Amino acid sequence: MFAVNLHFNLFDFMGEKDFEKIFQEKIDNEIKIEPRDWMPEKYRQNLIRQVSQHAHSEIVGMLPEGNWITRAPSLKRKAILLAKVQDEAGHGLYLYSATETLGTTRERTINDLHSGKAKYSSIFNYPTLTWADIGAIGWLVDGAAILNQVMLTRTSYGPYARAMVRICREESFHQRQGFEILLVLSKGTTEQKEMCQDAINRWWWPSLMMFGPHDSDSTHSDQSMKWKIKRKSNDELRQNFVDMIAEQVKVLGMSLPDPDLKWNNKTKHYDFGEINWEEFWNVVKGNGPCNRQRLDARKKAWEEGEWVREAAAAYSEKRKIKPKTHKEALETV
Ligand code: BYC
Repeated sequence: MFAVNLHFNLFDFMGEKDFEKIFQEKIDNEIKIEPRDWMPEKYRQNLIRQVSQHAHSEIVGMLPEGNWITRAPSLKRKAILLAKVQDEAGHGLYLYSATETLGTTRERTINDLHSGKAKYSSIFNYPTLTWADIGAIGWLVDGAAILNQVMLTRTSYGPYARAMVRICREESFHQRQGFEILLVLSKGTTEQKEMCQDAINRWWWPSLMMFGPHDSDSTHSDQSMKWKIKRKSNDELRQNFVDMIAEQVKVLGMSLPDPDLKWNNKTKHYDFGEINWEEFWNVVKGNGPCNRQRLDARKKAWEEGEWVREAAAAYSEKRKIKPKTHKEALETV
């Protein structure tokens, strides 16, 4: 009698198309894709692009606000700003870790930032000229980021979605602290009121640009929506943002610098003016007011942090070598 080995792996009989079908079914059924799951190479690459650029934005985003830590108007304001900037560092780290689960390395993603290959949010290429800018960043920039990131808590890739849940909790505190800075200024002296309005005027249009190009010019949206990486389009989120801020600005007694901003009773949304897309693409391509300064600061920080990375790697190696005897253990201390 022959013993027939009937053990075989079902996966041996499956082709790319079958894997793709299972993958899309998971997405359609709201099952998260996890790092060890099969995924199309384009899904992986698209996520590496978006999540690493998101991480870079958090880290570069520390610079304009960090600029005001030593000049915050009181100890309380300084402590709050310090905590916020540290939160942004934490967000960057969760997101770099999420990127690494997709099979790339921290060094590669950071190299892409330093070489100019990878983008980061256009908004961080504008200068913070007065204390009111810190309020405007919290209110408008974090406000725009939250709308986008609340959507991303439901993104299809598990590690990215989970990082977003924690980030969103912290961002809502950031937005409130920004609004409160402006609220205090809006009730202050004539000069303070002017400073508040000036910051709103300068940050309004760049905040609208954060959502990316019009849907008709967005290269990744269609595919990202099919894969549920994105669940709302750039224009949809931008409209949500305008509707929210157009109401909140009334509480401040300030105005938004857009003569075309008007409630539309038919659409039940605010109409607003056209964004200067030439300015947007110019900033994205590296020619904004602070692009050079931001990248130089990041490269300098990377070079100066080399000894920290070396020490951490040496410590990690040392922990791998387990001492055999009590005497050896004492010697390694
Ligand atoms: N700036 O096909 P599209 C924060 C690029 S930080 C620069 O629509 P997609 C905070 C886009 O990358 C939070 N580039 O792209 C931190 C693409 O070029 P590539 C930052 C932009 O990906 C500190 C091309 O234009 N949030 O909260 O479908 C202090 C075509 O665009 C921008 C995130 O990063 C831009 N604004 O949609 C305070 C959210 N817009 O990559 C606060 C995560 C577009 O082909 N990212 N481009 O070379 C996203 O949700 C999406 O990537 C975007 C763009 C909505 C931004």
